[in-house]
Amino acid sequence: AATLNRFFPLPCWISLPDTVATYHIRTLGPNQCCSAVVQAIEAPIETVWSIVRRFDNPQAYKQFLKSCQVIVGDGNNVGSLREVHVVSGLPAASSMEKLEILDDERHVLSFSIVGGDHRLTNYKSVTTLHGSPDGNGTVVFESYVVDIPAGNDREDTCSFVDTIVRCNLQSLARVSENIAR
Ligand code: A9S
Repeated sequence: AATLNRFFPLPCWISLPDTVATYHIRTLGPNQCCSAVVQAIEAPIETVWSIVRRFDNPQAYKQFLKSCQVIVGDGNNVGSLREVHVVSGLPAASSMEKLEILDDERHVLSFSIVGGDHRLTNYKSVTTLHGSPDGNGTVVFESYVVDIPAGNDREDTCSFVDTIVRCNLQSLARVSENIAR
């Protein structure tokens, strides 16, 4: 995957804000933090979307997850619930996650964490895909909001989650680029 400034000259950003703004701006509670990660991927938007949209198969690119079961719905409809199990070595074992948005036209996916054995309370993320101006690449924007756990501060919480989301999107880039090759 290319770094953004090399791959996407400034002008393309002007075309992004409306879509990005619609989905990535939300109100924050007093004890919450939020951030966003951007990833350029050298693969067509439909290739990337075909991976991102699979609520039933996040482990296709999320390397911290070892399994996923859809326990409510079929993974294609808002309200579906999945239970994911985490690889060993992380401060978590499982997570219960609900599908909030799945928009195949606008390439928008959002899920919230509603339970599980971990410390990320009220986590909610929105992922949007945008075609690059030259028509070959994709820009992925992922933003999230999460409660700051007791005993942690805003910076620690955001850097922990940013690291995970960045790993996920870098893995998504590798998986997508391998398919598109
Ligand atoms: O899976 C995502 O898209 C994002 C995050 C932040 C997932 C985090 C996680 O799965 C771990 C990677 C295991 C880290 C959960 C739910 C809790 C963690 O502590």
